[in-house]
Amino acid sequence: MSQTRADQRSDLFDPVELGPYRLANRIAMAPLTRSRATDDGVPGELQAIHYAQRASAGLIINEATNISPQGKGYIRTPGIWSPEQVAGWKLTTKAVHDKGGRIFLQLWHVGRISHPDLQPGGQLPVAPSAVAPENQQAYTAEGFKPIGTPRALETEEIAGIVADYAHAAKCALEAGFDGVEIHAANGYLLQQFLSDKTNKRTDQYGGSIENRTRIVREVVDAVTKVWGGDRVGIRISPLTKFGDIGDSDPEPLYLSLVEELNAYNLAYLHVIEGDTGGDRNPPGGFDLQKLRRAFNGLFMANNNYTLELAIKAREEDLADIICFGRPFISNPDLVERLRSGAPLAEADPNTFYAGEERGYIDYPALTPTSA
Ligand code: 8OZ
Repeated sequence: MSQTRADQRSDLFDPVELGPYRLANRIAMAPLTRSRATDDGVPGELQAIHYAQRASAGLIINEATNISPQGKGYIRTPGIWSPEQVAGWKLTTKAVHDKGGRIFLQLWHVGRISHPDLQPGGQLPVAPSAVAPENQQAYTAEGFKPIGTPRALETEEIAGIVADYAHAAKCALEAGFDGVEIHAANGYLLQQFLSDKTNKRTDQYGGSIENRTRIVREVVDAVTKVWGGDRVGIRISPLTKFGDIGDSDPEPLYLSLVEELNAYNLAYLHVIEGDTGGDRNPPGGFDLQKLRRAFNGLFMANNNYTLELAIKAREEDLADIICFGRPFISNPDLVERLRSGAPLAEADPNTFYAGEERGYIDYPALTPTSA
């Protein structure tokens, strides 16, 4: 068997310790929203098959999963608050574990990126402040609808949201996941608190950096009480404008956050480098390696990585784990294809967020045994 370039030059395919786990390789499957749960947010056999097909990833981070009915912003996204959802996710965790894989669940509250159609009782979505995102559409049962102005959370309500994270974390444990990732990226609730563009509060959750990071610290505290720090990761996107998010001075904000998080000895920091849309060097950026140097756990890098970029990132020691997103949609055996230099299949965007089996569990592996 001839050695490939990737084999010869990179430790990308070697095991790595993450918390209590020895991952098979340094390639993670990024969380990918695919909108195939029931209207009640219950996943089933379909998700189990999909994730098991991709179990050769060193780590799977499952699709963003709503912590509460209020945390929902897109039709047919899964949840992790009800017994039915826990039972549904057990199919996935068992199927992935049977294939020797590891899977974390991503805890998600969308905040203002929602619509009354998707909220319990048709209420307004909630956010740190009543600031509407510009030019954003919600994906509802009746198609796309413009996102309006959210309701600002009362100070007293925030403890309830932190409690929802704790409850969801317990449900994830019961469902058999290997850990959880806190979604503090991509313009959703936690980033809405972090960013001065969306957080105009005057209480202890707004204003100074210490105040704007408070809810994230409270969520991390609550979730690590359930899981311990070493089975918890957190995802941030300091430079993205996705969801009309933004901060006037992200460097001190995120450096401060990362330094505060060190107290929890988290397993990893998952960083979307550049804009979520793919621009690696958006204006107003800073050197994200500063975050890596400031953080005491593994650094997971994410932003349209190719094999070449991933190898380079390991050679230059810019990241510990590399996340791949879209290539995993159409290449269930992505790790093996990258390792062997095999061509990658193209994914069909028409089935990203819609449909059932098609475009979800019918992309073949190159050889049946590696599926
Ligand atoms: C694409 C479509 C819907 C949701 C994210 C959870 O960006 C998402 C998401 C992405 O983090």
